[in-house]
Amino acid sequence: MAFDIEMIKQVYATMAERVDKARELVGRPLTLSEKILYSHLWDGNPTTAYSRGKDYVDFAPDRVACQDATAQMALLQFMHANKKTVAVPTTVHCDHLILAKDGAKKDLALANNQSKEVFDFLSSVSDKYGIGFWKPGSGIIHQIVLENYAFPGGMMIGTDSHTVNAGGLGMLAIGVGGADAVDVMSGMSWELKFPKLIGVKLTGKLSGWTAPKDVILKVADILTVKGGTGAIVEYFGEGATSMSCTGKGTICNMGAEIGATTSTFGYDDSMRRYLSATGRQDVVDAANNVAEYLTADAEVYANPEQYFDQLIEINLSELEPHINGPFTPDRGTPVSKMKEEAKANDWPIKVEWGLIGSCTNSSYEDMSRAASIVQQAVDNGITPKAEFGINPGSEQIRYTIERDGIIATFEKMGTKVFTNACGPCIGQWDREGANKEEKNTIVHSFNRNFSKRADGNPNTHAFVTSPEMVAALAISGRLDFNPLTDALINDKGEEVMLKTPYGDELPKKGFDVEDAGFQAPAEDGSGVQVVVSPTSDRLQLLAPFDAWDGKNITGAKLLIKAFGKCTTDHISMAGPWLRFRGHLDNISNNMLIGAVNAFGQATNRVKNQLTGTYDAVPATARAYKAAGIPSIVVGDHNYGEGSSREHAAMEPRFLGVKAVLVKSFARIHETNLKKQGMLGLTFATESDYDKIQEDDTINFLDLVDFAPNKPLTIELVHADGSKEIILANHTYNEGQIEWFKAGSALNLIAAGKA
Ligand code: MIC
Ligand code: SF4
Repeated sequence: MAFDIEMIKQVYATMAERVDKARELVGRPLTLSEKILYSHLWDGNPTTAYSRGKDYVDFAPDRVACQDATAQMALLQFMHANKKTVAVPTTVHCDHLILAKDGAKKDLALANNQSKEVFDFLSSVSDKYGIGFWKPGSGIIHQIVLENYAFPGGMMIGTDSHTVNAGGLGMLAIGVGGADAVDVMSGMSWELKFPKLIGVKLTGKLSGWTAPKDVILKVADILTVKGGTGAIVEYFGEGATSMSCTGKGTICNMGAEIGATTSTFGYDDSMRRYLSATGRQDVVDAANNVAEYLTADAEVYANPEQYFDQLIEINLSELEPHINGPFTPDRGTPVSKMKEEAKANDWPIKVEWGLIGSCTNSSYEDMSRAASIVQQAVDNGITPKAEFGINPGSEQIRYTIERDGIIATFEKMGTKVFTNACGPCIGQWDREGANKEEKNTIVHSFNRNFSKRADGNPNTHAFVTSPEMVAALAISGRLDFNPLTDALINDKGEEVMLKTPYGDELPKKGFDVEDAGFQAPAEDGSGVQVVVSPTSDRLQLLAPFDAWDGKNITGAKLLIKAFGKCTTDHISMAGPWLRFRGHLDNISNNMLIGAVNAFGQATNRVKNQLTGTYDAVPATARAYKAAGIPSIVVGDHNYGEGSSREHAAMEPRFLGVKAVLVKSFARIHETNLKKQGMLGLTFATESDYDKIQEDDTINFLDLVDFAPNKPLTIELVHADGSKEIILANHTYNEGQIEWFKAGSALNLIAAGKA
């Protein structure tokens, strides 16, 4: 429908020449990732062989996608860029702000009412600047992008960490903060450190209960939540070509959970089938002409150890279904080990809810495979023991699965069909009784399962697994049920073994939809008025952040020393807070309220050094700000993992935090900090984290000499007057130091200096 074949043809027209040139420069066969990277260089002409993991490179992405929760801040910033229209095809998707409660019809109507102001804002900004607008209920951003916009060999960015989903169609699709998206929408280049490459060779073939989801659950278990940082994961092998395109999307999608920059697969028949089923035969025809450039050179996949920085091999024929969790997506347990593991760790065995959906697993194939399990339960008189909810990925999927009787099958089991939206995956779930904070277990097909994420209850143990396993576990009501070996008891007391799941990769009768929910922008949007009420509590126009005063930061107070896992959900919680995503002042009241304070191990309780009393983190930050005193946040490893939300960087910036000093960062968050004019620093000596004390005052000694590749010297002044000097590393290049000096990257764009 709404894709741009001319743009795609242009990309393909120059691809061969650029890739051939790059191959010569690099002097060896190229991986797929390198082909896409080198064919998207900003200046269009490969002249340097880049060093992986080291060189910053300017790229020219083909398109941008934003979702409602991050688009508000992205577009508020874009409005300051003084541009008439967006420079590359861009879409906005309304999917994060719809609460799951009573089912799609009522829930959507309520959201349209409660978030009217925000949807109207997004719709009018889209109209004004030439952005395609996908209305609430149209579906989840990444499913819609896969269905309409993704194409083999393309490069896109999106203001959501799961933008990477489009790797299922052979793209390099990368999650970024809104400020990065503003660069590209404004017609500027987009900068990324040339990634390292991890190869994953898939041998064998999926069968039985094992699904594409299990591949990424296994990879997450191997690589952990930070193992993919700074790398592109490229999948190949017979196991890759034999799986569906949406299955590939599932694998790439959850690559965000290992911190990977993105993941991708070479162009193959599964992609041809999917493109053609989604009305894009012309993309297939265009891609076929350059097919050899849309996959790695043959030598690479024949001898992968020579071309990738790291190689993993997984035999799909031996891979077991996995159940990952609780509280982190990289804690993998094969189904055969769950009985022991659950017992040993005292995880609640009873499954209360099974949820299928999220951008990761809400395709036609996912829904039909899960429904095949539900149908068996119905046919055999098995009463499901847990409650069940689904969120279809898009209106096109919902319409088609309704036509094909799949929704009716789910409903036979009392399933709640929620809106085509993120729903419980992002805490937009009005789960009855969650406020009692009882210890309980839920299973879902989502990608993230951080504490409190789905229902706000810190004692909910959320486990991630494939849609068909969610169905089986929810029907049995047990976390330790193994459908490969265990029988269920039906209403007559008989034992029933579930047969292996079955589902169509693509609908036999084709996809269908009445109203997909797309709104094209005005031809000439210059007359469109964008209204933001000054009294709104949902939206607030942005004021530029102050430029650096050119002096060393001195007398800064430690705001919080975060202990252990500190994801973007801990820094800027979602769920009920999503309503303030367009209002920086209001959303700042959630800053770091989920982070555990290393002193006292409590959340949202830090010492105000001015009064000596303990208070909430945002209130303490506001007190320092009011007194004109800078503050500093200290953190552990992989700080800021998870979401692309730049609120996690803008809130501290807004509340007067000057630097975030941690053991290591997640990629998107580190960039977000830089873009907003903050100092994102890492301990040169990791154990210096232990030197930070609760009453510390912090002085920067040589910030005036801030330069690339030169550590900064920091003085810690402890409460007893003793002093210690530590070094902080950083990854700022010249241009990024200019962002810091200007107060933010946007300040430079607005001044026409970027
Ligand atoms: C998420 O899955 O955490 C989100 C909500 O989609 C985020 C974006 C956001 O915070 O709005 C993401 O993954 O980037
Ligand atoms: Fe939405 Fe969840 Fe996907 Fe994020 S991970 S885009 S919240 S469905």
